[in-house]
Amino acid sequence: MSEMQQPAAEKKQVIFSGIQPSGTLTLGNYIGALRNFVKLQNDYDCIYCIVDEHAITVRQNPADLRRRCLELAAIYIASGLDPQKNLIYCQSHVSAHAELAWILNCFTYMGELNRMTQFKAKSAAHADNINAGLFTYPVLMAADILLYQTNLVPVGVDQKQHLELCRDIAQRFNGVYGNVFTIPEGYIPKVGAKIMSLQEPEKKMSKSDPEETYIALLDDPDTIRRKIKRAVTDSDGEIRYDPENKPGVSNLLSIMSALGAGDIETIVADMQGKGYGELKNRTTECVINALTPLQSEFKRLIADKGYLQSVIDENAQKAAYLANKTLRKVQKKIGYAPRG
Ligand code: ATP
Ligand code: LTN
Repeated sequence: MSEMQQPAAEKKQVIFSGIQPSGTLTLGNYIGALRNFVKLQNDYDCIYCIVDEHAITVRQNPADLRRRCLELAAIYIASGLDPQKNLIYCQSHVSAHAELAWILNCFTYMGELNRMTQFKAKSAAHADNINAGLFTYPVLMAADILLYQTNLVPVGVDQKQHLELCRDIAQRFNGVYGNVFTIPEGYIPKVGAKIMSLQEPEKKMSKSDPEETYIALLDDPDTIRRKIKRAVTDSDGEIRYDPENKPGVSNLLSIMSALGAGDIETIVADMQGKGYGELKNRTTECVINALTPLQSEFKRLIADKGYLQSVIDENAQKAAYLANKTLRKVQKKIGYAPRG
């Protein structure tokens, strides 16, 4: 066949998502985000960013931040992401993110940002440091996504509002300048989009909360066992999925189901007549089985910092090439003077 006759390689749709190197990754991050990144990697062109620029909206210790960025690269790879197929890199290494964010700031209204529930929650939690970055954080997130002409964004349900804002900004910009940005869709898992805190199961499990409220991806089996044993349930003793009235028990059921123990109804049917002790034992088993392979792979990878550095360096170059294509187009459309 001549070159002309060959079918053009079908262009895959683009996925973009990011996780902040702001603390130890939790089981919530794994179930709500990371695990889905791995599932999607063969069917899409995937870009998985270590969003360090987002992390500095809250004060970070420089040495910790530096260490956590490489650790997050290791976690991405250890959870099954192939660094040859997916772009894994640090946001701060691709300057187009910050440059596009500035432009999009000028297409975002104060009123829109004022409505963001994460801003309200984080400004309450960090009352001594309500900085402008915390306020405009969703604009940077929109820039991340729009730079790559992203079709799909896998995230937990807490990011839905930010994603909707991103779509609004993109539509507003396209309305003025033509079809510059692809309008992205969210990919939010059916089970596990919001894993709850083990101690306050009405609240999202979060890596910025105290230790005993979350399971860290790198917790050893004894720690996992202890934390789940102490997880808050309720006093009626019945195993039933009812997030409103039985948030603790429902959370354990969601964790099991998300980690492959079957759908929630089947697990509930299977557990009839059993107590919370047994529910906790089975949840513990599921979590340990899911995390053990990831942890041993992580240990191997983190010992080879040179390799991790080479992955993020090479991938940042590839990401920058793609991002700059969109950035140049945007700059031209808005009327920045041409470069000589
Ligand atoms: P922080 O507490 O520092 O704000 P976080 O734990 O919410 O951090 P992020 O880095 O902001 O973590 O989120 C990374 C991804 O994990 C996002 O897609 C987010 O929706 C998802 N995620 C975070 N927490 C949970 C959770 N409890 N359940 C399901 N998904 C979650
Ligand atoms: N805001 C997200 C992290 C994040 C992100 C992104 C997710 C930053 N940029 C782009 C998806 C796409 C968070 O706090 N979880």
